[in-house]
Amino acid sequence: MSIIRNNWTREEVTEIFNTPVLDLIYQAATVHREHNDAQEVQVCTLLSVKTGGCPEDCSYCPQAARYQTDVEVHKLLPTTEVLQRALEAKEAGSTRFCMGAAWREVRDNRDFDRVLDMVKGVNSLGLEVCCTLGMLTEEQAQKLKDAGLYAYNHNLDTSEDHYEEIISTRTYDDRLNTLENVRKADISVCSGGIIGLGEKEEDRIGMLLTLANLPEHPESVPVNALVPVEGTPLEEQPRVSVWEMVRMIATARILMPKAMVRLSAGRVRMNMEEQALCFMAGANSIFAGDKLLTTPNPDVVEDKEMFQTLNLKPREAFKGAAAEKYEAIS
Ligand code: SAM
Ligand code: DTB
Ligand code: SF4
Repeated sequence: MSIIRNNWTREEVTEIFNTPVLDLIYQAATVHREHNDAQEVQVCTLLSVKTGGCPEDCSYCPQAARYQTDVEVHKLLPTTEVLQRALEAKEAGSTRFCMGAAWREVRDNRDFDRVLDMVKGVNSLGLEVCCTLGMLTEEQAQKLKDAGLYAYNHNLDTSEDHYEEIISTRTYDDRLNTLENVRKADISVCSGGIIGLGEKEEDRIGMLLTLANLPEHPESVPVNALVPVEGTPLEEQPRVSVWEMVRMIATARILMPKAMVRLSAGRVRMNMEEQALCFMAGANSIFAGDKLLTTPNPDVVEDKEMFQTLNLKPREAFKGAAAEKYEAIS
């Protein structure tokens, strides 16, 4: 049985990452079966509750105000609409609902109070409620926790070395600091990254090494393939191959055996066979619904068919969590 470690060396991670790919898949699949039910895949839904107009300069992101993209700016959605969408997501089989806002950081204003209400509402539907709102202070994390927030997504995106090539308006330490604040508030941590940003293999390894050597592993690690969007500085980036996704997913699975490894952005360009390789390599979650935040996602009916063909079972909500802590209010 592989043990949970937080003291990986760069050499070890490099060796795992560079294992011949079929052996790597086999090793990751083995670790996955030791720690998880490999038939189970969690279905999550994303909703952009505040879209575009973001002051940051993340060079992959269609929501940054400084890039001319087709994204329509939209102020914070009304709570009733968000709760309606959460209910629809639940009825369609999702067990986690993640609300995203194109903010640099949370501010203590009325919009934040409204997000706290949304969190309360989604939690009361019996869904794992997740938010991704940018940087957080310890106090803000605590307020989200008190409102019933289950998880917070805040990606490292790439390695520390490559970070300033991609984003100049904040630092890697800012990112790590928010993750620490989330942990202190006893909120489940969701943190991963993107491949296809023009990074080297060392950067992919470096990012996984940072995640795997956090004091506690993130409970959730999204692996995104860049969705190149016209108008962003990375619009011309070549597509990443399925083998690159598989290598990332498998290495994440071996380093962080119990984490949910989420096959996130980029699925729209993968066929079922390619996605099956990712599940084999240890991915155990997808985002369903016609959109991610602003970009397209595979058709819901096709995803249902994929679950049937691959004999996958949707994972229930709050599995592994202390159930009584997150019991639905209604
Ligand atoms: N503004 C908040 C933040 O940056 O933390 C939350 C929303 S932001 C859109 C959430 C994540 O989406 C980013 O960290 C990034 O990993 C991912 N993302 C954004 N644009 C993407 C793209 N074009 N392709 C793949 N992933 C993307
Ligand atoms: C994550 O790592 N991927 C999701 C979720 N966390 C918030 C977001 C992907 C966004 C892709 C680009 C878009 O749709 O705007
Ligand atoms: Fe803003 Fe987040 Fe997009 Fe960066 S990734 S520009 S912080 S919405």
